[in-house]
Amino acid sequence: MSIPQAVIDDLARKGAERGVDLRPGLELVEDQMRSQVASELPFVTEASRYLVDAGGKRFRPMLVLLSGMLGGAPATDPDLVSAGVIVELVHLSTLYHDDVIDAADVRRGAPAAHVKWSNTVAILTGDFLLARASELSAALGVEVTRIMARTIADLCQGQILEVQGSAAAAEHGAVGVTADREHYLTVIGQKTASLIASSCRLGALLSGQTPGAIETLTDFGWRLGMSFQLADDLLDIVSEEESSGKLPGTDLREGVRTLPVLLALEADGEASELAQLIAGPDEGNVDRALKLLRAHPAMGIARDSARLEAVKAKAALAELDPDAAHATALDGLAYLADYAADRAG
Ligand code: GRG
Repeated sequence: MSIPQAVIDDLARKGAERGVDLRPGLELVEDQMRSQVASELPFVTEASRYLVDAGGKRFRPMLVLLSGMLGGAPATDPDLVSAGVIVELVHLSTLYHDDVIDAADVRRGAPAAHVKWSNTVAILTGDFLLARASELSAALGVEVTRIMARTIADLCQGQILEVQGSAAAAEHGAVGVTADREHYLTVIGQKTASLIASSCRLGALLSGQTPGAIETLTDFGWRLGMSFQLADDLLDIVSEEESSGKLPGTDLREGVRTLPVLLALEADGEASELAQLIAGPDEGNVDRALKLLRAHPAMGIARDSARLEAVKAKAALAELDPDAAHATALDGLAYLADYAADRAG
């Protein structure tokens, strides 16, 4: 994946120029993730390492390390590394589950775990990773465990609320709710921004920053997470499978209305061709709906929303006052905010 690697390289270069390097910490996160998911059962190890080995940007561990470096800790600080492993394992666990929920066949350019094995294996592997993350949290103390427990609850609630707002709510036996912009923002806050905010919070907490700085970095992470998911929802419309490693149109197939769709329907009305197409999404309808959406002005407005959240994230950083030795970490966080809104993978 060229763009994610470019992000790491650019950060590393900028850091190295100013005497701070993220890479040694990220390498430790990689090593410890693999050792943490080892099991006495070889098949459990294999299924758990499947997504670890498939790549991914390691965006959340980067945020833990950078937030911690802002407090003066080295990227290799054992507690920061451990927190980086925790947030990435929880993230991976949601991906195992999410691909079952969305019936998404491809992840990180490879068959999703439920396709390679089965729903049962994918769900239990996700649970196993969650258990490993919980054990690591326990070693870091009650506050870290509490933060992660609340974050996992948010992830589940966001996902359930998404189902409740989807066209498939009744099939799930779920009470339906109106899928409007307010609903959408609540969903993406819970299912994505919560974990990204907690990544920053853990970094701030574990590097001994002031209560004010901990809140500021959490706020930064929340805004960044909103931007990140807004961009992810645009990617589900514009991306090609080869570059994103995922099949576009998953949200449409699941009857989930993301911001570009909500905006396009507000503009065109419920009697529009787009509304008809997404009402009964067979493959032909999804292709046509994607084509209509790609050319729709709603895409630009949704992109602006992603950029606005990134701007708000960076504005939060202005409240922090690191000494010169740690200014690079601040640059890194600002860089990731800019990256999130316009990312291509
Ligand atoms: C707690 C196990 C568990 C489940 C909770 C399934 C679920 C309920 C929540 C899913 C939340 C979810 C998948 C949100 C989308 C988050 C997102 C933007 C994923 C893509 O992240 P990237 O781009 O992926 O960082 P890589 O592959 O780079 O790691």
